[in-house]
Amino acid sequence: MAFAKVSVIGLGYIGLPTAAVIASRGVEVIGIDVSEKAVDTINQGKVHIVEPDLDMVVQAAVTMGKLRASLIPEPADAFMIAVPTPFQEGKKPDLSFIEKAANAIAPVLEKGNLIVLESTSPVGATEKLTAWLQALRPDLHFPGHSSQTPDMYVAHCPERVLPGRVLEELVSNDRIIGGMSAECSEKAIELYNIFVRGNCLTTSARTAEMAKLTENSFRDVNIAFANELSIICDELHINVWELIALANRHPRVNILTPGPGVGGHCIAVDPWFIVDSAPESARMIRTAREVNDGKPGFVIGKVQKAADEFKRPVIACLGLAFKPDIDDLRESPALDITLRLAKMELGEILAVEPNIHELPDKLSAAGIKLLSIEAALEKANIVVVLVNHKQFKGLDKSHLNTKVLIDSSGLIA
Ligand code: SAJ
Repeated sequence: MAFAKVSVIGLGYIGLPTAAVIASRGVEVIGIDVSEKAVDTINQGKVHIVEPDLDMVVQAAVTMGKLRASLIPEPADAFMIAVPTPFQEGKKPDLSFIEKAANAIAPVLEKGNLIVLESTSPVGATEKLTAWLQALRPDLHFPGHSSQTPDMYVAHCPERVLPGRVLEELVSNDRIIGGMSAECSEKAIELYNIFVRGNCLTTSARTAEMAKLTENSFRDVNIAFANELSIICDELHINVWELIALANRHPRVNILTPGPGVGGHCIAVDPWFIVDSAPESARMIRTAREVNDGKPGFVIGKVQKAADEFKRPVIACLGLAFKPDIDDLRESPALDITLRLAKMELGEILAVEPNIHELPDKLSAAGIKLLSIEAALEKANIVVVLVNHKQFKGLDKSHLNTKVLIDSSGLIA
């Protein structure tokens, strides 16, 4: 087998499922992470992140002896880098985790190795990674960075999986593979053929980088359109949910769903990488980000106005997760709104989140209480729907007749 041993650098939401799926195909996989806790957890066959069925796949791979985790890189045939690429101040991409990964693997690289960057990256990042590796290992010849015939392979293959459906989409989604040369793309296809059933489409590294950013920006712009419509409809006293349902009956119209804002670690971040690369030209992409980032403030304004009508209202916030039917609270507009409402001291804040058992410390420290939907509705004067969890859908609407309802997600509409 061309890839008898694969190393995955970064065992988070993308790296760990990828490592486990490759291991489940019988390939020896070593996962590298800087967190001792993550490494220990995985080596016990357990997981430190929540994703349906991931625990089973990891446990099986570890038990079979095909997957193990370590803090220290070791030689392998292929290295897949799946580390975070957040933005730093000024919404500029922060490539420091990629640079650290390059520093970590450089000493163990060998002639003929393939290095794939999976992290969502600004255009030019794969070239930078290659340059860093070349500088660290002048004895090896990297494509585009050595005067000699390359003996190393580098490609970008952006991850595209939807949190909550990672294991299914890892295998079934098409992949875009942008090699530093045609040979690099071919080599990377061999690696992805181990576990991908979708098509592997090849292009340049720069186009692959831009493709990933484009996908998430496309979604962000379309959500911004829905969010802007919801604000306009509020002004014009029109039910935006009815409006969208009607407009979507046109064969070429497909408006997305307004919400309390855009959360998660991807869609609210990636468009800024395009804005940073082309600040003068990326006007619509920047505006979409601003519209979506402004939506929590709009919802808070509505609650504040409603609260003014009471002395000290009880406000029930339904949902804390960043989208329906998951327990992931990171970068969640619903959580942000709930916390900001508590800090405004408008009244008593109750949170309902059926997917968690305990509130994060910062919420309890702000005096917020976690209640069941029934208990919260019983007490509340104002009900703010933030996330359309399935548990809320069967809600007996007669409970709401006596409440002020602020429905940011169209649960009741
Ligand atoms: N949202 C709305 N209205 C909608 C759809 C979504 O307000 O109509 C909100 C959600 O509530 C959430 C946010 O947008 O707060 C993002 O959710 P999402 O389900 O659209 O996407 P993510 O962030 O979970 O995953 C995205 C995916 N990208 C696309 O669908 C183009 C996924 O395929 C990527 O792999 C992932 O980003 C990533 O890692 O980049």
